[in-house]
Amino acid sequence: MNTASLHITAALIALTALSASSLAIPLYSNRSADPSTPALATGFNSLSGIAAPSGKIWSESASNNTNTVGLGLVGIAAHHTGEVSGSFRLADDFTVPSGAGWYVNTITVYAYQTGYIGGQSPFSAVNLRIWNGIPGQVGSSVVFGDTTTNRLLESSATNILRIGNSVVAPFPMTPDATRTIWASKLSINALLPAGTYWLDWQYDCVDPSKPALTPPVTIAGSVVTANANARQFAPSTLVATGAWTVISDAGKPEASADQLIDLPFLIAGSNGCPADYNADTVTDFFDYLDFVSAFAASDPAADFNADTVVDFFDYLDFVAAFAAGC
Ligand SMILES: [Ca+2]
Ligand SMILES: [Ca+2]
Ligand SMILES: [Ca+2]
Ligand SMILES: [Ca+2]
Repeated sequence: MNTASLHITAALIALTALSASSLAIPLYSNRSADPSTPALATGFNSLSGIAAPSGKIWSESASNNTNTVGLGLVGIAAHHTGEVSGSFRLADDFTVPSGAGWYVNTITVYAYQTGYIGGQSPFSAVNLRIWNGIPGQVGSSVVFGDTTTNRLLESSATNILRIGNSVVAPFPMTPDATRTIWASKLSINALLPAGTYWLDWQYDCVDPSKPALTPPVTIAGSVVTANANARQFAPSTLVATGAWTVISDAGKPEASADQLIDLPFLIAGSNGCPADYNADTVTDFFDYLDFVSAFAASDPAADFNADTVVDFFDYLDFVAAFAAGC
């Protein structure tokens, strides 16, 4: 091999390292302790004692422990309406912790369409933006995405059925299986440095005359979600200004306190610094030791270039990333 081809080989390895990404792992689930599970499911039995169909679990609008106060919102409009006055969008916030940031591979959002029973998703597209502040406010700007690109990778039925609160007056809702919640996974592939962000998103429905309705974050036994702040953009035919407003649940009974809500979403990706193999925010020799020991054990976690095979290319890519630092 002559000097020129050696240089080319080195350049190819460097290019491979640049495109390498660690396996996407669950990074965050809004208001859920488990980053791979949305804050939606409440139990196999409704508060009124009705069992969910086999293999399903309810997501029931919560009430307090004595079932004297409940939440009233079942779902919030999140769809493109085709109206010239605007369309619905939803927004909520999340924080990337200090360190190398997150390389976000996917974000998963949730919605149902009442009465829909098909095997294919009722949703055909989802667009999404990420902001560095509250959407639409002075000083906030979009750091990723737009309102037109369809980022939908897959939309699949969960085993979660949305229902209204089944016990609190007025009008407790009889549980039924008409609101299958669909998980829609969106392609992002962007590096987000540490900081607080807002995402806002919108569905297109296969049947454009039907809605996409997103259930709020639901925590059994609690009508209060601390510091909740989710927002909705509504067409100007529905709100005076056609603008973003904080979403508020009027509560049941309506005389009970109004409650702000959050919205369920998942973020998956990797630590923003792939060479920080043990994800402790410092890139040092312990990362090298940890990678080498995983590599020696053919641990799937050593599949550094995420091609499902642990081989010498993973070693080369890791060493190159480690040498490049962050
Ligand atoms: Ca929030
Ligand atoms: Ca109220
Ligand atoms: Ca480290
Ligand atoms: Ca590999």
